[in-house]
Amino acid sequence: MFSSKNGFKKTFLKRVEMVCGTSFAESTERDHFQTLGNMIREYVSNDWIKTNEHYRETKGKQVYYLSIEYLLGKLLRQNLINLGIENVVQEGLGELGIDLSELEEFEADAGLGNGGLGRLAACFLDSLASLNLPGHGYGIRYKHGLFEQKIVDGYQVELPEQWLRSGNVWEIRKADLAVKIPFWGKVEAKMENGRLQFQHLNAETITAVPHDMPVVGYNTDTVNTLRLWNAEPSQFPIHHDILRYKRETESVSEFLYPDDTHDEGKILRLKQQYFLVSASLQSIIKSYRQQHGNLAQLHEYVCIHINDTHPVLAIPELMRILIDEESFEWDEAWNITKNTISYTNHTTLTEALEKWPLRIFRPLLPRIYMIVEEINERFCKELWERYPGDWDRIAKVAIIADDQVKMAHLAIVGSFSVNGVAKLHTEILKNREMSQFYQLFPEKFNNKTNGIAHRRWLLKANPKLSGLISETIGTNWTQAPNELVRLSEYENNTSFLERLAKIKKDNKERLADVIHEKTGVAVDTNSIFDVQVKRLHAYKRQLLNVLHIMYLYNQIKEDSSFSMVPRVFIFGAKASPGYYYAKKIIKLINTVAEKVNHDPKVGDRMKVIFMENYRVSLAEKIFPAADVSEQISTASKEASGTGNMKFMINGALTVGTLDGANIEIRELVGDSNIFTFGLTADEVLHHYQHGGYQSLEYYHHDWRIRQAVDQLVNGFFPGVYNEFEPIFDSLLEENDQYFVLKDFASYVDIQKVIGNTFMDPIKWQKMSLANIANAGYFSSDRTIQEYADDIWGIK
Ligand code: 26Q
Repeated sequence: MFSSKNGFKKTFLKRVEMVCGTSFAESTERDHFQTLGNMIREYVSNDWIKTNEHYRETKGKQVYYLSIEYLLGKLLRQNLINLGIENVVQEGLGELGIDLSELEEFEADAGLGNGGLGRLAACFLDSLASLNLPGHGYGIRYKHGLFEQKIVDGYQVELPEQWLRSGNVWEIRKADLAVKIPFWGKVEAKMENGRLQFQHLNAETITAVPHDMPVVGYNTDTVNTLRLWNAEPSQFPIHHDILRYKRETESVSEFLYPDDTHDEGKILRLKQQYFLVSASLQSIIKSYRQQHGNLAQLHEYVCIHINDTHPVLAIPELMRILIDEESFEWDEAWNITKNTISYTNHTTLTEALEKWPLRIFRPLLPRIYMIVEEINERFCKELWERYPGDWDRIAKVAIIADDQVKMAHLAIVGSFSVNGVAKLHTEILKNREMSQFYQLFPEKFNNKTNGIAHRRWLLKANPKLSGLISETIGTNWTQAPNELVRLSEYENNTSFLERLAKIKKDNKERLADVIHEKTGVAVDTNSIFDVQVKRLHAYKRQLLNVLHIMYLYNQIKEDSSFSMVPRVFIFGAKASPGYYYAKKIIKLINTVAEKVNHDPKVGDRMKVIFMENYRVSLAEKIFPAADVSEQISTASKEASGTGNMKFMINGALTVGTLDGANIEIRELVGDSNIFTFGLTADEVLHHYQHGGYQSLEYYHHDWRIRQAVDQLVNGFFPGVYNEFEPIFDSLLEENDQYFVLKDFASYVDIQKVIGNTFMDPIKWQKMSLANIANAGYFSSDRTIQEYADDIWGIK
């Protein structure tokens, strides 16, 4: 159906009529999208079935990646590329007068994630399939993904996202594979054949219905599965309040929880976590049993990877299955469980570590709670034997303490592997945040530096650059990303560098059009496109960027001899709906933008753009057009970052702190091809421990800081009285916990260097090339191969 253009056209025309019930002449673009999607899914289904048969027959070890988030974005073009049929389809449609890129607009972004962690899961799925590895995703089929962001009068407004409004062409509902998940009720123990048996009585059950999506590998026959669970009412003969029950049931897969470190006590979130875990384990164990029978060897054939602690209930749930349903003794069950589960940590921010109050946990999951309690007691007893009398140590690592279940502690104790996501992050875990656990289990800790699906973020997102690369070094880089280093040979080839520059310019034009269409602001593509796109968080320090912009603006206004290289500052960021401070920063960015963009004295020297509703599909237009990549988190706070890698592979130069994977970027490109500034992680952590930083001193001694900070509250922004007082207070009253003012001077200095460097286009393009050429390391193919070899043991 896709082997020739004419064959494709013929089938497509026939299908439009069959699928949509209209003649081709009367059919709409949506009909065309729907038809094409169906055709692709059908085309894939053959390999999908074969892949599953292959896994069943060879009985090799399987990995199941459990994640509460998957930020997939759109799948149409990626699937076409991976199947090697992009050209046939694009040209065939073209001859029918249909523009493929217009059809893409009819696919909604699958935005089932907040940010880095969710996008990482999506990149991993691509690499697993592309490397022919037996790895599958399990998640929740949220009816509403991450909220849609509107900016109204400079403020963020959240609307429910509706990606399923016109259905999801990629999914297949598997109603016959539905499973039931029990909540609430009580547990009774009774003796049976000399053994205590536990029964969960009066539970309210929810049905989990799988919706499978094919994960198509690049240039391979492998099609893995992403299984998303939908929550539906179980068939109850009589229920006292059927409507309430239906509503409460469906609410479990209704919304993705925003990354809300400041919002507490969500029963529904814990329900979601158990829902995902219990449904997935039932499915995993069913298919294991069909192939291998007895669960005693589970860990030899199955690895269950938990993406952060959100699915950590996999540990007690597996224990429950082994003990209650399979009659294993505790010790053997514990051995199997520990050797089956592996865990990735994505944050050291203490606010973001999950802790569940017992008053919520115990009634909702009574049997699971008993098991967690038993795990905790046995763990504490071991500690007591190893460190007699050391209460302090035990209190620090206990799984249950202060009437809370500490999910990260459970994850470390109940798994065989704990990994961080960049070198520095893993060192901080080992030597600081989790040092007590590192002393107990040094063999569990390891690093797996994050990566990105380079086929989405370069091959798909930047066709012009990809074309130049393939023309220059051939196409092997699409499957062997390290081949990109061969581009280094061209660092002194002026005509090559000029072609790079031209491509960047074209991509900037394309983005400028989008900016104009969305914001009405015309930007000059000769300016530096300086971009900060990521979730809005205090530690990511969008505020540092804004204060620098305010400083530049003040200079333009007051110093007639001031000169600067023209810049367009581009922001994209969603703030968690309950994160008051983050929303203030969004309002500040928009307020500054309003002032700067309408000031005739500024002209084209500077523009500030806030792009509404930042998401995967918008990101794909932004990265290829960036000159400067802002990675300016307070050192030690950003576990890795992955946006930094997406910019790098598209030839943007990083301005960054020595944080997360920025450090590895610097190691790869060399100090002269990156702009670093600011405190180191050691310095930051030293200040947290020993004090010694007074933000007021910086305010008093640096007039640039004083002027900009005062402008937050002195009426400089007309009509927004008191609006930015909380920001002012965070900097001065609360002593600037993220060292914004401390790093300000060195940030201003490095930005000046960036401007000067940009004035030397050949030098700039050389640096840009060094970044592209060394970005192969950050392909998630490399990351996934490391997981496969060192943690999962799969081939
Ligand atoms: C926790 C408790 C209660 C409610 C929500 C949460 C919650 C939800 C999502 C906590 C954290 C997240 C997401 C974290 C995340 O995206 N972390 C990022 O992971 C990336 C991939 O490893 C890293 O590159 C980033 O540095 C890290 O911030």
